[in-house]
Amino acid sequence: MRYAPESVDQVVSNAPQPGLRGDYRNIRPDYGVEQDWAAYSAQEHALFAKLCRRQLALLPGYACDAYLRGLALLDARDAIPRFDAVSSRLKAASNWEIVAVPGLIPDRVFFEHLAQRRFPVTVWLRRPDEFDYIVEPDVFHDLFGHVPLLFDPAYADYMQAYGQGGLKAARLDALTFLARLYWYTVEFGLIRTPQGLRIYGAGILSSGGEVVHSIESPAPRRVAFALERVMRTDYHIDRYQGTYFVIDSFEQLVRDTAPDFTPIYARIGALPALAADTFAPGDTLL
Ligand code: HBI
Ligand code: FE
Repeated sequence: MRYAPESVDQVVSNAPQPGLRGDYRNIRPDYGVEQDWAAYSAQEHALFAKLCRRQLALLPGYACDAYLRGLALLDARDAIPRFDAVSSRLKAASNWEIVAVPGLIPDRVFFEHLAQRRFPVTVWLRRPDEFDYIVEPDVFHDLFGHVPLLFDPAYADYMQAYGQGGLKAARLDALTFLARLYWYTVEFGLIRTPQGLRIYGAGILSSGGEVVHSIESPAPRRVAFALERVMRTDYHIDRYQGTYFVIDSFEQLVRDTAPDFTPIYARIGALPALAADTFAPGDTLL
């Protein structure tokens, strides 16, 4: 989702939450809250359904098959679903579940949830005037963008490994590198298929304009995924991406991110960051 993740910590830790929309007053130690499904208005359910309809009209031919299969299992298009109902289906498919949160939570807490196969889903929905663009992740971005792929076992394993890696990165002060990996895979990743390029990144799948742009536009670079290249590359949080990284499979993602990152952090920590919209030596352009 489009926000500066490193800003999450200082904002979330200063109560009350300047700049964050959610209600952090009743959080549990793991930042979990009740979803309070009865509190959603008919207008909110209608807005959620309208957001789903817009994306469902856009995604065929652009979203990867694993996402479309997960979306059918999520079965949430007419109203904001009850998180516990989604969790029971998710648990059966990949042993993941949802934890309701008030919005952005500190990196370490976020990683701890992922490491336990729990995906934090924001409980509030954007306003109608934010139909096309919202800064913080809301329930539509998290549920419609992120949750469907968690029904896919290979991707579900990657997300748990990412959480475990995040806890280690926090200790090694390497969160910037890991945030970039999250950004260019989980949020804005593309995947190569026999039918052509497809989308698996939640930030694209939940966006009205970036779905077609990420696949059709001649403007951005599309570069074959390379772990250190991704970890060195800055990103835009307020416009379409200048570079998309392309994997061949989720198994590749799991394999390429399996090694211990410590020596990688040491190597790239000594190198300058790469701008979001430039080529780099060794890039395989697609
Ligand atoms: N909190 N609720 C929530 N959702 C996120 O996606 C999220 C977060 N906190 C931190 C975070 N993402 C980023 O730092 C990731 O790059 C890890
Ligand atoms: Fe997100």
